[in-house]
Amino acid sequence: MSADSELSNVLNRRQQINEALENGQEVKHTFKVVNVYTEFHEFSRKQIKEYQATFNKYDTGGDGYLDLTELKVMMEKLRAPQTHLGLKAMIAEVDEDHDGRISFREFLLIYRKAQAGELDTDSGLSELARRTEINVDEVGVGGAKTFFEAKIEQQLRTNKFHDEIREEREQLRRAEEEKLMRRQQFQQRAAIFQQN
Ligand SMILES: [Ca+2]
Ligand SMILES: [Ca+2]
Repeated sequence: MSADSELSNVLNRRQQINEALENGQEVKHTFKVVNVYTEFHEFSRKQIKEYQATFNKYDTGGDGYLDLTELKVMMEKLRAPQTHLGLKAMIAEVDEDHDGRISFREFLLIYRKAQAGELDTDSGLSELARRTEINVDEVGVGGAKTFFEAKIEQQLRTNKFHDEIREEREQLRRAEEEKLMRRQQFQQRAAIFQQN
């Protein structure tokens, strides 16, 4: 989605909210979803879209939230069934607005925490993240390419691989220059010698 169409989506959404409010209707606060791209900058747009697809798949009621029942079914389908208390603990760990259900933004917190190593490896959320992590086979070649490209890009930034390569090239270039200069000096001396 381009920045323009994203902006027009926001404006459309605002228009819808205004109209709904005028008609005395309840407004669902899904506009936060628009900002997840900037908030979760560690994920590529492609990744976020994949997470959104996962979220929508298990938000069977389609209200933009994963409630306890939906999470229960999700974990069963992922073959990591949780107890009632386990499910409550999972929700509590990311339920920043304390409404007892997981919004898409809170859903992304699961992957952020998983990536940052902030989840206990045997916790429900850790299971969820592991079992729904973007699967190369499912994403397909195109998706896998951008997924790996993003990973590589991340690595290049963190391990300063780029800088090392650049430094190496710079050293090679300097060595070439010195060699060239020595050859020129030699030729000049040779020329002087011939003149004499
Ligand atoms: Ca729901
Ligand atoms: Ca919540």
